[in-house]
Amino acid sequence: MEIVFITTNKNKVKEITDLAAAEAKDITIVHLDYDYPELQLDEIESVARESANYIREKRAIKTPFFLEDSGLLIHALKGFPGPFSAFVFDTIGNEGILKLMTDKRGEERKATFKTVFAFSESVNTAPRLFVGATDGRIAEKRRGAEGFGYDPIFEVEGKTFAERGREEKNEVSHRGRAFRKVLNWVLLHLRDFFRLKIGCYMAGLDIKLCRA
Ligand code: ITT
Repeated sequence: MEIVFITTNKNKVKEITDLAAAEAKDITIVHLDYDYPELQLDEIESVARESANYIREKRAIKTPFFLEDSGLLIHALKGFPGPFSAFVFDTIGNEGILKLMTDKRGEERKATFKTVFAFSESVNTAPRLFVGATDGRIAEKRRGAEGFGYDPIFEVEGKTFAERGREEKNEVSHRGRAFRKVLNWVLLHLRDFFRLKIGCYMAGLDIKLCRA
């Protein structure tokens, strides 16, 4: 069973592909680098949902697909950068975040990393959302050489994500937790439906005719 994953971020693809290979061997992730507009909405859930709706409404992709939006929420900064994580990373980066946190100690360094997957089954149905979150803290300085983005400054149980290999990060990460929910749902609800749909699509048949 193939599922299309839309993202411009190759690191996300590697993490997702590893997870699918380890936990759901009959699911193959097909990466599509479709650059949809980065929506500036005030919740990660809304960004994921509306991005999927944008692609659905454009009818840019006719098979089932999923995408995700992720964000780092720093508690002492009232959830900043949250849905603005991509813009903040591209402008002030990890050094800028560390500067904002200079006077923060102990509990004040708490942060949560969150991923929301939006799974779009068809152009006619609303996307289904799957959320995963990991609590941690902002490290005092960048540590580690693995991963990407905010990984060197996001610490969980004494190690930053950048100090963990991909497999180790996937075990505890926001993305790993959210994607396991996607996999469970797909395996439970969609296996037969996917077979039928992909078969119809390949044969150029209407799904309704195919069901009859
Ligand atoms: P797509 O929207 O095309 O999927 P993106 O890199 O723009 O790719 P996001 O908007 O979800 O993805 O990411 C917001 C920012 O957070 C961006 O700078 C990412 O590099 C960073 N980020 C996302 N997931 C991360 C993770 O697991 N570890 C560290 N940084 C991450």
